[in-house]
Amino acid sequence: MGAFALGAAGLSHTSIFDQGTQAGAKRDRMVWWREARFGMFVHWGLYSVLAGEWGGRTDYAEWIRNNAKIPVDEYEKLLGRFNPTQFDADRLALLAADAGAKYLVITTKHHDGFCLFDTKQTDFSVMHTPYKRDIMRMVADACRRHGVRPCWYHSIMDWHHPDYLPRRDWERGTRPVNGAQFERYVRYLHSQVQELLTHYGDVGVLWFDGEWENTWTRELGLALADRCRALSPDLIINSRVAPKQSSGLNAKLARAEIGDFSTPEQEIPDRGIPGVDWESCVTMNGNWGYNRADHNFKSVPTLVNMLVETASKGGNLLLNVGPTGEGLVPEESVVRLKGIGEWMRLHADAIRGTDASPFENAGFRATRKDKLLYCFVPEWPASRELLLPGIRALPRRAWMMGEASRHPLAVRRVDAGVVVSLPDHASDPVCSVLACEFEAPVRAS
Ligand code: JFZ
Repeated sequence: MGAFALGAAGLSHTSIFDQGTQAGAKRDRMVWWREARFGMFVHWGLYSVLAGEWGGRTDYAEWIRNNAKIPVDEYEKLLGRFNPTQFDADRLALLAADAGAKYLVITTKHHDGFCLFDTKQTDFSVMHTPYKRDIMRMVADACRRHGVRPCWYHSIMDWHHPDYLPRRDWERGTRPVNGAQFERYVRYLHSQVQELLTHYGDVGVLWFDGEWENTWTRELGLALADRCRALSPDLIINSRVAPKQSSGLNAKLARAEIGDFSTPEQEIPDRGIPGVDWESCVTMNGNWGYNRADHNFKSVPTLVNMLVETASKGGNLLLNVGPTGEGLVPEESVVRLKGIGEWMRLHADAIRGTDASPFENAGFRATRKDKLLYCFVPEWPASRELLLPGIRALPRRAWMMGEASRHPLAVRRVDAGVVVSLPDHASDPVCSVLACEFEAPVRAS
C-alpha cells in the first residue's frame, strides 16, 4: 500500500499497444526521455532569413514559402543569403543545458525541404550556401559536451523535392507533376534518415512531422519507423511518423499507435494521456520559426507553470526557440530560458524523474517520486496552509525546496487528509515547491 488513498490521475508507463517482448525494449529506451521531462525545440532554416516578412506582410514564419506563395526558384535564391556567422553551437547547447533541458530537438529539414546538414541526397542544403558547414555536426557535438541529448526533427512533407506529391494547390500551374514519382521521394527520405542516424553518433529522438498529406500512408510510416529502428535500436520515434487513423479508437490513442510518444501541439491535455507517453510542444511567442515582429512572449512564471503542469500530468514539455538568419536566439527567448533555469536549479528534483500527481482535485499541481511528494504553490495561500487531500499517512518530513536550512514544517492529520503549515512567505517568487517525504513509496493505492 502506498501513502495515498486516492486513485492515480497519472499514467502507467506501458502503452496498451506495447505487448510482449516489445514492451520491455520500449521501457528501456524511454528511461532517459521520461526522466528528462523537459527539452528544447529549435526551428531554424532558410525561412529564418526572411524573418517572417514577404510582400509587405510581416506575419509569416516557417510556412512562408507556402503561405506567401513564393515560387520555388525564388525561394531557392535564399540559399545565397543563408550565412549564419553569429551561430555558436556551444552557446545553443548551453542555453538548453542551463535552462534545465536534457534534450534538444532541431529541424534538420522543415517542410520547405532545405537541409541544415551535409546530405549527399540533394544540393538544397547548407553545404550550398555561403556558410558551407554541417550545422548538425556542430549541434550534435556541442550538445554532448553540455550533457544534452541531440535529437532530430525531420519533415516528411517536402515542398521542394520534385518527386514529392502532392504539389501545393497554388503552384499546380507552374510546377507540373509530370515525371514525379513518389516512390523515389520515399527512397530519398529513407536515405536522409540513414545519414542522420549514422553520421552523427547516437541520436535521442527522431521527431517526424508533415505526415498528414494523402500520399503518406500508415504502411509508409511503419516502414520508415522500422528503418529507423534497424539503424538505431534505442532511438525514440514520435507518433507523427505515420498518419493518424481516421476511424477506430479516439484520435489521441490512434495517433500513439505507431511511434513511442504522442505530440499534442500548443496545448497540455486536460488530464494527460493515460497509458501513453506524450510531449507537448509549445512556442514562447506565437511562432515556431523566427518572426521579427512577434514580441508576444509568454512570461517566465507562465512558462514555469507550463513545465509544472506537464510534469504533474506525466508528460514532457518541448519548448521552442527560433534563431535568426544570423544564427542568434532572440534575446527575449534567452532571458526566459535563463529565468526557467534559475527556477530549475532549485527545483529540478520536483520535475525530473517524477510521475504524475496522485491527486484528482487537490487545487494545486503535484508530482511524486518514490517516497517523495512535491506540491507546487504558485500563489501563496492566505491561510498559510496546504491540505493534501486523501492522504492518510503523516509525512516524515516536510520542507520548502530551495531553502538551505530545510526548516521542517509542521504537519497534522485531519479528516480530509494531511495539513501542512507553510512559512509566512513564499519560498520562490515564481513558484514555491513543498516537498514531503513519507515512510513508504508514494504511489496510488
Ligand atoms: C507542424 C509544422 O507544420 C509546424 O511548422 C511546426 O513545425 C510544428 C511543430 O509542427 O504543425 C502542426 C503539426 C501538427 C498539428 C498542428 C500543427 N496538429 O497535430 O494539430
